[in-house]
Amino acid sequence: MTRPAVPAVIPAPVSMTGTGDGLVVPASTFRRYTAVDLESAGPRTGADDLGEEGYRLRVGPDGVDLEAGTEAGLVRGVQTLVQLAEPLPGGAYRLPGVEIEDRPRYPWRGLMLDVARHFFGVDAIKHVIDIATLYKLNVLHLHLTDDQGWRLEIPGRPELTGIGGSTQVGDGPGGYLTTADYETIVTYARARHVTVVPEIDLPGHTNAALVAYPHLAPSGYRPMPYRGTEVGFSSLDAHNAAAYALVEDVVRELARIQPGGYVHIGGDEAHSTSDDDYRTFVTRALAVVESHGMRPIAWQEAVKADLPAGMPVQYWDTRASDHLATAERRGAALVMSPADHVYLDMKYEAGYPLGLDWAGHVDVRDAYDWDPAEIVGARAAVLGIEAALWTETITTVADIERMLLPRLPAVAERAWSPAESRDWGRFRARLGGHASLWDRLGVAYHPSLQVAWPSREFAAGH
Ligand code: NGO
Repeated sequence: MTRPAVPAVIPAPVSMTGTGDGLVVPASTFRRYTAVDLESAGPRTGADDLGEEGYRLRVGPDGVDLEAGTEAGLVRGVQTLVQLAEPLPGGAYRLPGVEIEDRPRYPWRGLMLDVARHFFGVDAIKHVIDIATLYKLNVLHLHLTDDQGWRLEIPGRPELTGIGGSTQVGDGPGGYLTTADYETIVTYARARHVTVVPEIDLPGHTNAALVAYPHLAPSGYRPMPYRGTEVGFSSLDAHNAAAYALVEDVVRELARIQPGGYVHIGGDEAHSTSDDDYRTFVTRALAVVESHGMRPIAWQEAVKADLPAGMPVQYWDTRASDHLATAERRGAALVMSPADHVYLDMKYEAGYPLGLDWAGHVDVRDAYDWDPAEIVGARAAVLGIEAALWTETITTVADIERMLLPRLPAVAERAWSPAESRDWGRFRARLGGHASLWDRLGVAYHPSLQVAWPSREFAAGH
């Protein structure tokens, strides 16, 4: 007897067995299934062993059985079903017979999108959430402010968006999310059990805010609208009470929209802030975040300040290993974004038309074939993994798609699947199997030569 084939589910489930016969469902049933109102369905009791996001799925000739202890678990299981469904001519879908038991390795499986360098609005962000959801990510980190633009409306601060939102890299008009837009995104994400983590980058990367409020700049620095890509020149004045009043207004609004949520205070590359001023600023900004009942997170540089015990720190700059050592020594919870593996704004290869290369080239294998345990000490507290898409060179939704696919599924597998299941040879074949899904969804991707695509003609333009 031949063993039934195991389908190409990404991220690889903890356990999956092919059981032979599956079933064929009409398209209408399948749509009802995947769009089922999970809230009213309610989690099945007796599945407490599956944890926060785990699920159990059985598909056989008699039907589909999906169990979870939480609604989030059901949402993750439905994504597996979506990936299992193979379209048949005439509109029906075939589901293979399988038994799956699954749960994530890490609680933080993120994607950061930079909407500051080039502005992307509600529809583009929802589309990115859809792609992230398909691969069971649960955090969307929005980089909302930078030297080139301020992208979130803050009540009582019309200059931030009116002036600070009017630029971006290059000659484009910029743009910003209204409060209502932002709430729409948070609600859309929440329905998919994705948490939005807003980032307000402080005290550097603040030129756009300083153009709106020049009096918040240190003396001698005259902020001018900036459309370039060099960074590290801007800073809020750590000794000006009005700078903290700005932070206060922003955090108050974020707390109103997502009570108890995360606020990412940036903290990266504050090259024009002295170490003393940096410590002063970050310490006060953290106090503002906590005073509103919000949970702070920051880039790795923030370890130069005193951080609350257990605060998550995001590791990105592999050139600065001292930050990592300090974070580990202090027992910080690490969100792993090593640029040479998960910065999806890096070029795939030399000559690739999009992206940067300061951290080298990141092809699919670089995104897949690594592990947090190979970077941090055995006792470090790894909270999870987050891919990052900075947008200095990214101007369209198709650009975003080509940078995310096929690398994001690789990062997602690192974040969800057990470390022992890592197997590049098998992954590159499973990943190739997803091209037909992307084609059906009308999503562009880069046909990296590292992936084992099923034999097919590459349509020009992919
Ligand atoms: C760095 C920098 C960003 C750039 C990005 C480009 C961090 C945390 N700060 O990452 O401003 O956009 O590299 O790859």
